[in-house]
Amino acid sequence: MKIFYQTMGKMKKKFSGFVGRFFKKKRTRIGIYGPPNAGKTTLANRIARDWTGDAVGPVSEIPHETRRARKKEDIIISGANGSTVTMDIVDTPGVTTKIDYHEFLEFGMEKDEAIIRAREATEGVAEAMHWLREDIDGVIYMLDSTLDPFMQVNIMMIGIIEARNLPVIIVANKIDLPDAAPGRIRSAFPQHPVVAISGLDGRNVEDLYETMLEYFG
Ligand SMILES: Nc1nc2c(ncn2[C@@H]2O[C@H](COP(=O)(O)OP(=O)(O)OP(=O)(O)O)[C@@H](O)[C@H]2O)c(=O)[nH]1
Ligand SMILES: [Mg+2]
Repeated sequence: MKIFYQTMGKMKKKFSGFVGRFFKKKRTRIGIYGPPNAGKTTLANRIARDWTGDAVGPVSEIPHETRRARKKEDIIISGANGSTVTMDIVDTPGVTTKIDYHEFLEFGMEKDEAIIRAREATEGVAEAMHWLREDIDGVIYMLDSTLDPFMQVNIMMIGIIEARNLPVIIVANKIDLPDAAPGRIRSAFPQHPVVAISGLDGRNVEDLYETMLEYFG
């Protein structure tokens, strides 16, 4: 009986290898989510530059810089032990519960331009939520570690991601800043892996790549 199972096991392995050659494995689509200004585009650009040589999109200190989801396809990340994973990275617009054009006036924007930006940002949030429902296989949830992680939007988003059973890595970003407190993020979300990085100076991103291989591979 044991021999029968061993033989079956071997046959199954051979068969899946054979089938695998005909049906290429679907790429893993990873969405970078989080509130505005957390550093999502900065990280997406770094991942794309580190593994493909080009960037994804513009970065700015004004919130809601990214207002359409942007995708970079076929990024192959490889780890220290030689394992690799092929993924599409989707940089999404920052998700907030409230978008008010007055916020942009403080950055010296004209009223007309601010109203357009607020409208585009609202549409961008709807689009990001649509992608999360339909087309995302794993999430990097980005937080600015100088800010309070218990914002309502974070609790809501993590809840949605958990309800969808998606693997999630929480990134505590901006650890180059003196006020950074990644420990606060670790205690806020003890059920998920948290990696503390600086997307700006690249500190600890190698750790993030290893964690991505582990959770998204
Ligand atoms: N100090 C520091 N600043 C960072 C870091 N990552 C991003 N920033 C800055 O934070 C600001 C926002 O960065 P973005 O990458 O545009 O943030 P985002 O999450 O894509 O923002 P939206 O597209 O508006 O949602 C910019 O001024 C970045 O230079 C970091 O690790 N450290
Ligand atoms: Mg952005």
